[in-house]
Amino acid sequence: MRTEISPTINRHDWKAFAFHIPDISLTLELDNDLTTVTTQFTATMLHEGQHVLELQGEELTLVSLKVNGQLWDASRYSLDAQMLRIPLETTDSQIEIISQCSPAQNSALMGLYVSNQQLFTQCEPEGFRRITWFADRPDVMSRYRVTLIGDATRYPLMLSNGNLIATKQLPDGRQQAIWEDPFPKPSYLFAVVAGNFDCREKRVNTLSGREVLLQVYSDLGDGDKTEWALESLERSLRWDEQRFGLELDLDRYMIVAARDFNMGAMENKGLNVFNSAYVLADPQTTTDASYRDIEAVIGHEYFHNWTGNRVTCRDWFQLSLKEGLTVFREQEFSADMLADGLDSAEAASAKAVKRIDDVCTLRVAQFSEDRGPMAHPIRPESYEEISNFYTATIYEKGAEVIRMQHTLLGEADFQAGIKEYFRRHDGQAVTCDDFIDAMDSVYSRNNPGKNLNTFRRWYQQAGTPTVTVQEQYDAATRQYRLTLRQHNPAVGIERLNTNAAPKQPLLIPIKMGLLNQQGQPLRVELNGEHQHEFLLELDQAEQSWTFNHVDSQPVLSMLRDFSAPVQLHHEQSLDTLQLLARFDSNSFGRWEAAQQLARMALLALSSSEQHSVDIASVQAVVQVWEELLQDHSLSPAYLARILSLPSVRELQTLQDPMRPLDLAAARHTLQVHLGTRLATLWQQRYEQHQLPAQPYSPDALSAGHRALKNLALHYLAATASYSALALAETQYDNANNMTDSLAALQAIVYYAKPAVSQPYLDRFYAQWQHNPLVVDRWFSVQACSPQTDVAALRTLMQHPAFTLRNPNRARSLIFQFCMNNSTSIHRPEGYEFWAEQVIALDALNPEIAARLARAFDNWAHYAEPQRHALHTAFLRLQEQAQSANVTEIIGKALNI
Ligand code: B3K
Ligand code: ZN
Repeated sequence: MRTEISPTINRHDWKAFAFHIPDISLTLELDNDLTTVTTQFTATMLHEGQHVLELQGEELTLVSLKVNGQLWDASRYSLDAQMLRIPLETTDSQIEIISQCSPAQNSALMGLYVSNQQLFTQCEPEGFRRITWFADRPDVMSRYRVTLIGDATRYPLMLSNGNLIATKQLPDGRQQAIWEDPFPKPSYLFAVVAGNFDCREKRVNTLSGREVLLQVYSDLGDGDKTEWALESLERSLRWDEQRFGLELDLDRYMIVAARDFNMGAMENKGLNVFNSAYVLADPQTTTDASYRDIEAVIGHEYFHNWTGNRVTCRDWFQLSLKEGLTVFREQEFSADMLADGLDSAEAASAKAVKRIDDVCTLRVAQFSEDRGPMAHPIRPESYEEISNFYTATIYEKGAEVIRMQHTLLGEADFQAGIKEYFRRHDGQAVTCDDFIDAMDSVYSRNNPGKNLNTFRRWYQQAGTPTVTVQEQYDAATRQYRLTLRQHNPAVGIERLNTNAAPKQPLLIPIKMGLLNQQGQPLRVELNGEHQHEFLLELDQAEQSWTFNHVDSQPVLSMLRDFSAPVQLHHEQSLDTLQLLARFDSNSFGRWEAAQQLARMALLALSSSEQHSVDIASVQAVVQVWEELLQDHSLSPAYLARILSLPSVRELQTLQDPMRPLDLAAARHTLQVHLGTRLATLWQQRYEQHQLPAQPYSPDALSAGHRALKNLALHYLAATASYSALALAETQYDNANNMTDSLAALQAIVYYAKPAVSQPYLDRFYAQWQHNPLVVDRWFSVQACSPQTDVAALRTLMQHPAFTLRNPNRARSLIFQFCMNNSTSIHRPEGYEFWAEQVIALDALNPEIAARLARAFDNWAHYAEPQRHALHTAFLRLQEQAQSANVTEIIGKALNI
């Protein structure tokens, strides 16, 4: 058990730093085993007097400290494991610190570390303090001058933020490179990379005609896999110019791929470090989904250059200021890229596909977070370890909160609000309030009598609101009355604060429309406006709207485009849902209706003893699926979404108590039933969506064909019929791309007998063993297979290619098994295995360990016997956890 208690940091305790540090000079004598860092800066007091300069540092050795040129001995300052305190009396004090760190020993991958013999840094949120003592907080912004010195053969390339000022060979065989970043920045955006890399580059002109150099660096030998990344970077640059009017402010923009990386990527100013999984792509080894993900992550980091770097966060409670906004920008970028070149109807469908994918992510990751002990507002009130707060709430719900502002303001006013935000705050470290103030200034100016005051509560209240829908139609008056009630119960740690004021209603934008019983859109009147679609602003606990000129009992199409991150309580008959699934003109709404039918069928199936498919909701699903399969007006990508069954993880969020094994069994039953009953249609789709022999292209249309074809394959294979498995085997043998190979391999591994699947797994491994990202896939397919139990997983961990030290590898096997193998993990031995892996990872990489610990943090929602078994596993974890990261998760999980 960890005995050291981590203090809770509270949002209201923030105080401005007592010093200004306008410039910092760093000299790093690079060496994988022992790097020496000389840090020099002038600390200027903001207020005259005596002040203690507090500098954070972790796992560093102090070689010397000089103040105003004088060497200070240990009696003049204080030093503990976290902080160097230097009492100062002069207004300006020159500080020089010489320190040492050990990159090769750094398995946490925060600070300066070694990956594949090369040096990388990760400083956000608090990694800079593992490189040198410094005011490691985002509101201290300085201009950096960085001198890198290192062995010329070991580190032929030495990169840092900004511009390369000079290089020179030193007499001792080392070389030196000096970098200067003209923009003041917080320490979390500092970066260094050193080693030997391939580079792909391109010079492009920005909107105003400035030439800039774009570069993508990768491990030697991977240079042929960076074309898509460089193209994606250029597309990001263009999109930010066109949609947001934001131009690249640097002469040089570098991306470097690292094999070992805790997250997806990092937006360090001018020198992004990326997980190689989000850089490297080629047709043989990269799936369609990965091509899209690479484009999205490159966009995300690029967009941070304005929303994050030019305007940054005052403190880490404001994390969603940059992350929510940047995820929103990334989502819009991806949607615009999918819709590029399409006519307006096709573009709307393409964008709906993106919205559906984003909403699925939100529901699985964020709605479940809201149910658990880590539930927090997008601007949290407190934390113990900030690394634990890079959550679905900060990112995905944060993006939803920005999206709602976009919906309320409209594109033009939203862009005007963004412009105002930069006008006010460029170059500053600010708060979420500053952002919404800028938005509100435009909103209240253009909507007299209105403001965003109620809307701001989204920043302070945690939880997924529920909205209950009540409908009333009066044929005599031709009036339709819609009543909505919102409910915002206390969640997570809010429940522990018994003095807290009751939560207040939020402003919830609700996009809706009405259909007649034939499924046609109805044009009706509300407050003098005659329209097919309305945006209702629900800002009271209960509110009603009366629509006029409604000729017959209408069908409500609610929450179109998922206009707010809420849970709807709406009793709808199977007939109504079927009608919406057939006719809703809103593509998102149509998908939602079909999914709702599937959810109802799956929940019903999971609670019936015999899993009998002889129930009305299952019949409704079969009917709708049958019609959709014959509808050739819908895009293949959209069909692939609407015909997929909701995941067990999504279904769990709708159950209390949660019965994942029953849900997994129900899902399998329905999959097999649909596969069998509609076998001919699946078979036809499988054939219709084969692409003619041509080189692979990741474009959205081709990817849509592959997605639908592979969904058909999956439904057929689930029946485990000889002919379906033969189809998968033939597909595997003939595939010319990773999407098709993996889909076939997955079908074989999930549904064929091991004697059949093992040779395929062996072939796959033999072919791709030298490509780490593909080996990750090989582990993942097996980790998620219903045929892989804990014993089989332990055997896989013995494979020579497995290591816990590489986050991608740990995620591909351990995380996939714990989070996505519902049939095998929810057993006592599954939970024991999970706890064991959390402990093993905790000793190496606390940030990753804490993420794994969160896999079951909502243990109390499980039915027995899972609940008890998980509780036991948590108690064991509590005994053994070492890091502040894991300790916070366990503490919160047990304190419910
Ligand atoms: N800003 C980084 C987060 C890195 C945090 C690592 N502990 C990634 C991103 O959101 O772009
Ligand atoms: Zn981000």
